[in-house]
Amino acid sequence: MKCNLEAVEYIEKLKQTGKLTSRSLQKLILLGDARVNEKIVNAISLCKPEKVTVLTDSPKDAEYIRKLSLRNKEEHRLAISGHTVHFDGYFDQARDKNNTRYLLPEGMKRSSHLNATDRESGLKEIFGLFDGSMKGKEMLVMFFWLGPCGSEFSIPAMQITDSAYVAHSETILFRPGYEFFRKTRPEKFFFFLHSAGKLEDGKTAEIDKRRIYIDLHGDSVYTVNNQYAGNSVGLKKLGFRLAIKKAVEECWLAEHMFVMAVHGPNKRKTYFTGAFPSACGKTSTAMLPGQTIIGDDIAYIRKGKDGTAYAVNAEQGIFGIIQDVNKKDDPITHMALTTPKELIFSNVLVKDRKPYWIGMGEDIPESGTNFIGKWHMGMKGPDGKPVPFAHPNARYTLRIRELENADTEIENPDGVPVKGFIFGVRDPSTSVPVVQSLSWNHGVLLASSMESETTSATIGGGGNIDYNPMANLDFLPVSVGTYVDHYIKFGKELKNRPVIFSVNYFLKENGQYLNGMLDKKVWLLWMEGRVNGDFDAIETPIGFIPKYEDLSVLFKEHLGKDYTRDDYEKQFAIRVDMLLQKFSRIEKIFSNECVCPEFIHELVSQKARLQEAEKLYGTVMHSKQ
Ligand code: SPV
Ligand code: MN
Repeated sequence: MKCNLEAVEYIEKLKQTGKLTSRSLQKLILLGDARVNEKIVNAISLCKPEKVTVLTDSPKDAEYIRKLSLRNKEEHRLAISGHTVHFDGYFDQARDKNNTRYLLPEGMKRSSHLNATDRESGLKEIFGLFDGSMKGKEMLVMFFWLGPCGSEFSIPAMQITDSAYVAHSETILFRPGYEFFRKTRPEKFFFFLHSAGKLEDGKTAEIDKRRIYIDLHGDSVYTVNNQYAGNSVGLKKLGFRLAIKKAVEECWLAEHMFVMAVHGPNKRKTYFTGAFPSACGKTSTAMLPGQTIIGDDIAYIRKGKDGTAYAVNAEQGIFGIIQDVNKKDDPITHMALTTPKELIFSNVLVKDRKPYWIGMGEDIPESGTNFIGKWHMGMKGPDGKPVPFAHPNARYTLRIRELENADTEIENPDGVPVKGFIFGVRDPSTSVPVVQSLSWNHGVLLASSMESETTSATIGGGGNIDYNPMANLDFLPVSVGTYVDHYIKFGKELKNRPVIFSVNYFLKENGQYLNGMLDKKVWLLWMEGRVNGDFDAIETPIGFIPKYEDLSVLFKEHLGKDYTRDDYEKQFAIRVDMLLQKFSRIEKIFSNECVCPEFIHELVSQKARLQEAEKLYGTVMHSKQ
């Protein structure tokens, strides 16, 4: 930490800029952190804002941000109290994978999946884009904490942005950190600098100059010319990448996972974490009726003193996909979206101050306002494509503690003990709805072999089957091989390893889904029973699958459904030929990676078991066999 004397010198420099009110200066004097002040001085000289406002954790400052979002017209009020709507630009509706790059020092090895650029020239380029980017605008300086306050899991973070919407989203999504900075002057913290860039009608004008650069070396992220939260909200997926690097170095897990309690018989509560690629059922699983939620997107998992894995949510809110949230399929979220609370909708359709989204189960107006501006049915966008009334990646932002299904342990600084890891894919053809791995290492193999249909959560995404290990490929700052080794090592250190499951809600036959949206509740309850020793299972070459009799009872009891043997046979057939093809693809990927012998052993054994099954049963194996 730089000494207080230096902090004072920077305060003098800040005073000289004439951009800070005495209240903002006072807040920085109280912090007394030279590095914080230095970052602000540098950001001012680079971005040249009109005004700089420093925010604390106070309700008054939270109110300031809410009002500023409305005053700047970055958000608009809706009919229900506390609800607002924000629109991102037409070409700024999802994560921009192409322009999200790691800045790597010269000579550092680059993994093939890493979109990376040379650090020095990358910084030069992005600082060039930041130059004057806040002219005429207000720069907001904020402090947060990734993880529960006062927890050993947690990471302090500082955000500078010129977007009141980004600032507002972060006050909902992350725990406040000013007081923490003031009391502890943390040795290290993550730093995020964002500018929406030049605006036209409130939207980023130079979208072709959108850049999102992650400086692993400096624990910093620079993101410019964008507004969509996946690109702009530094603490979310951008900070997540920095957290993964830290986790790999310190032997804990930073995961693209929900954290939830599954409520079993006799009031038994069992904690699970679950990783799913974006828009593949992660949030809707965590929001299932009868269960309680801790987090829906980013989990930090560490070994506790008793050798058990403990998890916390890095966030305190949800930035969830709104498509298909309706009373029938997602009743808890639907209730949350239709009752008063602080809530930001993004990229939905608005008519008469009411939001509309795809799959909401209501009649949609013929016109209104959406992410193109004034919208009417049948209209085409600047790219000549029909403009949907709402974007498939339209979202909502809210605080978990305001939900009726919030778990009691959300703020527990020690985290919750995790008994199961769930890995989910959007796979129409190959994977069974639920399977338990044969061991931790086999579970790591299943998780690192995930293949899933891409979705609108990324620009240009939708419909291709992509390799996505641990649902985390987009966010990995290290090679897949390094990540797999890290998992194996983490498991070795645990005394009580979570049981690893794989799920697939999207299996199809003749183009039709084989399962209903709420069937996932049965898979979840089966996994809960399994980790607690309630159910037997059938061993297959890819792991343990449920017995028909157990599922049939669970379907009846929890969904009031008659689950037939025919349903079961179709869903739980082991597609040996498809699996063999899949593991050949996986083998190819790992032939280019440096991985530990334990993992190679799992891969070789997996293939051998499938080859054996093919000899005995042919292309498809049924449970009766
Ligand atoms: C995801 O796409 O996985 C999200 C939203 O959770 S974003 O912030 O865009 O990453
Ligand atoms: Mn996510």
